[in-house]
Amino acid sequence: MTLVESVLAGDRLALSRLLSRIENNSPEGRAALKELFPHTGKGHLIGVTGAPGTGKSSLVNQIARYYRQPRSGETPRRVAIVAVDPSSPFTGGAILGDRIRMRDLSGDPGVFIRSMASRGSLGGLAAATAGLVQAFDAAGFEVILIETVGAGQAEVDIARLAHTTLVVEAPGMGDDIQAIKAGILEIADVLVINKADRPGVENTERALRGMLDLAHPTRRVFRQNEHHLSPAEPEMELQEGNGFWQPPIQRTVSTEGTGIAEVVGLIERHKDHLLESGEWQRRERARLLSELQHHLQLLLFSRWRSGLSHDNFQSTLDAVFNHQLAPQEAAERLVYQS
Ligand SMILES: Nc1nc2c(ncn2[C@@H]2O[C@H](COP(=O)(O)OP(=O)(O)O)[C@@H](O)[C@H]2O)c(=O)[nH]1
Ligand SMILES: [Mg+2]
Repeated sequence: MTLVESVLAGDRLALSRLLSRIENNSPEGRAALKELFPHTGKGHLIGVTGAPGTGKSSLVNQIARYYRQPRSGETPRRVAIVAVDPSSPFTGGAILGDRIRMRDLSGDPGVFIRSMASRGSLGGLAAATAGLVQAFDAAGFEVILIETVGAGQAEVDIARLAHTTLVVEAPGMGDDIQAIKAGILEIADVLVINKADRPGVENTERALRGMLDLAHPTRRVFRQNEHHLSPAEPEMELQEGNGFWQPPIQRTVSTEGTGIAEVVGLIERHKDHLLESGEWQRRERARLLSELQHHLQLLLFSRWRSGLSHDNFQSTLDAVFNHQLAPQEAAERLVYQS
């Protein structure tokens, strides 16, 4: 059996080996991804993002456990966790901490946890994460949780991989809402206020509601009119049917498991909403388009670069350096005249 065949047959060791090859962007890893691709497109990709220390790993651990609990008439779904941490040298301890906190899931064959340290550029990180997620999807994991530190553009790019994005806040992390600074609030499908056992939770919730109203003014209109609208008001139903999703806010205490059933309920409701509104297909298409664009850029650049003489490039760079040639003009010459 080839490595890919073993992965498709459910071999964990083979999967682990394949994930390393993908993470290292090795030729075998790239070849395997091509073979696996027709088997992807089934998993529910759930991004969990937020500032360090808000309790993302604890929350992810609880969500995975919840999905794994046997429920009447249902086979528990298989869960994969990808923990992305692009700041490796300083957070080696935190990664170790994650491993310890996620310990209670190990030994369950329906769960696979992968911590990824930073390798190479941040753009490479997003691509490697996409590769790992595809491998899990092809291997039959129905729920794929992707934990990222909500810190910047690369993080937002990784979060965009997901069908459903949870943004995690915690009270008492300063007066600001961390997600606003990082620009990740706008991609939130579900807002989680974790550490709801801590003081200041009301302030955090009030601040989040204020931000949501600013981001989605239509919602404010609905709230102002809410005394006149019953929940079954046709106008509201029309909005829901047209793909209107109001990001709900849910409090949790991940160390105790409080609010976890509700979070999973909201994740499932969001998935139903995506499927019913056609938004699932739209997000899939947007995600695959951005992946295609990423590969096009890489390929076109390297093909162009390999056909360019070193001397030509250096003399053009010199001309830019001497202010004889504007950078944009130089680029046009290099691309169209070489
Ligand atoms: N009081 C309280 N502590 C929590 C809660 N959730 C997580 N923690 C603690 O917060 C710290 C950071 O949690 P972690 O899950 O590693 O956060 P991450 O950096 O966002 O992944 C750990 O010491 C957790 O035990 C919670 O709901 N309440
Ligand atoms: Mg963590």
